[in-house]
Amino acid sequence: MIWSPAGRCRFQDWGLEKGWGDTTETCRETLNFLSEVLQAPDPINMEKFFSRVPSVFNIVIFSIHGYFGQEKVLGLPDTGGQVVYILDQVRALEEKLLQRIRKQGLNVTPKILVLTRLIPDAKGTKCNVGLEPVEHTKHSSILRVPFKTNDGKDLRQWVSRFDIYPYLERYAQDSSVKILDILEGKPDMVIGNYTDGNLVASLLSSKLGVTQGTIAHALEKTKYEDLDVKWREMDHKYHFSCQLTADMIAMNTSDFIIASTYQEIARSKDKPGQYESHYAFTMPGLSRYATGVNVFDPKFNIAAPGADQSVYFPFTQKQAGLTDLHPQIEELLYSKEDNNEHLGYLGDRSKPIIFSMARLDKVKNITGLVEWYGENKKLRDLVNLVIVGGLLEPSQSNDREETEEINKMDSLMDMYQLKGQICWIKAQTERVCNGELYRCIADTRGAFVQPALYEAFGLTVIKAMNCGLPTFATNQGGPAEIIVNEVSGFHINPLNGKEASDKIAAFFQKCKEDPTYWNKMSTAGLQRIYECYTWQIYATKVLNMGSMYGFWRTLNKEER
Ligand code: UDP
Ligand code: LCN
Repeated sequence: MIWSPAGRCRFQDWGLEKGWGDTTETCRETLNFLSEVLQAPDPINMEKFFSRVPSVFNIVIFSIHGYFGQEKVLGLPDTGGQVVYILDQVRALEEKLLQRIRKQGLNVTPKILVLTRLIPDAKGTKCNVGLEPVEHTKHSSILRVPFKTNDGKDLRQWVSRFDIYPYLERYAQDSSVKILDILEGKPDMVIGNYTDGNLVASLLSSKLGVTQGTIAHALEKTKYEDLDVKWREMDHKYHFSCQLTADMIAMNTSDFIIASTYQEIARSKDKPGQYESHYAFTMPGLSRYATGVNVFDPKFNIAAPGADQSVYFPFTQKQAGLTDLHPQIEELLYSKEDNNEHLGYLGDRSKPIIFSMARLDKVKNITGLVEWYGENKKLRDLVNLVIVGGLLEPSQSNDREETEEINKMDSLMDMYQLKGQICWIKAQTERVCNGELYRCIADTRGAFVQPALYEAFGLTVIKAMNCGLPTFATNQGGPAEIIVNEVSGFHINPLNGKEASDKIAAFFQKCKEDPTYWNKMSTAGLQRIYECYTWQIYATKVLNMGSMYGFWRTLNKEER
């Protein structure tokens, strides 16, 4: 009997607040977990107990730069996987929070706010809308707060992620007022994303005294060689002095850090991990870090993202309704007329398709893949190539790197006479249609190829594998860990195009001789996803981190 005659919970008489469970069985289990922790506080018992403790209800997530929206934004400058990651993350966290609250026997409504920038000149997106509910959630919203100019006016236009540092302190103040108002109090946890979001999360966490989590995505230090030593020559364009300083502040103030893969924390003997490279470095004339970030600190955790499995599901599951998209997809791939949606076409419909999708940034190396394909006769005989990415017309782009890549694509298509074998489709923003496109490629018994020179994580790799598409991905960065080479897919070396394209050709040759090989790789890719890369696994881990590190924060208050 856990209720006293006065209707008061007996637990409260014993000094235990509500939240031990929704049934006597759950309450007993939670109390047992507590008793185990008191006897032996090892990580497993701690995790079991803290996964039950009701301590996180309201979460604030900062993702400031780029165009943060739910439609028509992917592919715009500075706007890629981070947006996809956060929207999927919010849905997963809300679902898990609701499950937990139910199991705790509580009647509390959780709230998640994604804080981003309000951009008045929104380029046809909803980035000028202040508050917008997150689709497919009940209690989560995007809250947009404008940057202010020196004279107190709203900054109207998008600014590059490299140029936003002057606005962030004021942004932190303005957003904290709005957050406290909407949540009617402090959040239980703030999570930052990338340098700008993490810096603002640090300011807010220190002002309000709340638990802080840090997510890096793709810090610049890994992308530009020697940017610390050469900071002065690059500062006018990139402001790496601000960026690296902000990263150091955020990583050190943060209670916990969420990495997507292990290689992000520390890597092999020839190349340091993203965080490891922040341990000791010098920006001459500015600062010198001797023990900047200690990757042995237990604050480092791995929680890998997944893909939305209601959109990215295996090609074997045919869903009525989605087949309506097939004529549109067929038109994109096979119609001979170039138009403003695609250039090139696939002449031989009987061949499997190799497919790649990315922003047309240099680092994504899409033009590298086109060149490998152009050079490799065997591969051209065996398969067609489909690319989705960027704009098709250089004059339409205001991004320097994208313009260069568009021009390069054009000249490669001419140089290797690729029309009839390659179809280049402009950036696609419809998630549902993208999911079906991956499955249509799988129907041709094709493959996904991710040829990036460096990829921090690689959401497209996860999506392809979720759809059952055998995947070849760069060995530089996250994909090297997502895929177990020759077991759940293949690693390719983006710096050796001949070797990479021969490897892809060998796969298709083998599939020709033994069609079961394709099925084997497709199934093994899916199995790897279900074991390691789902949003359910992610949400459980991150909420446990919130409870556990929140507890440590309370204990170690003075130290922090
Ligand atoms: N994407 C898209 N349309 C495009 C290109 C990319 O919807 O034309 C999506 C893609 O499905 C993925 C994200 O943008 O979800 C890119 O994330 P990824 O991690 O691969 O790279 P990022 O752009 O973050 O560097
Ligand atoms: C940024 C990137 O460049 C990608 O590698 C990641 O997959 C994405 O963010 C989400 O974390």
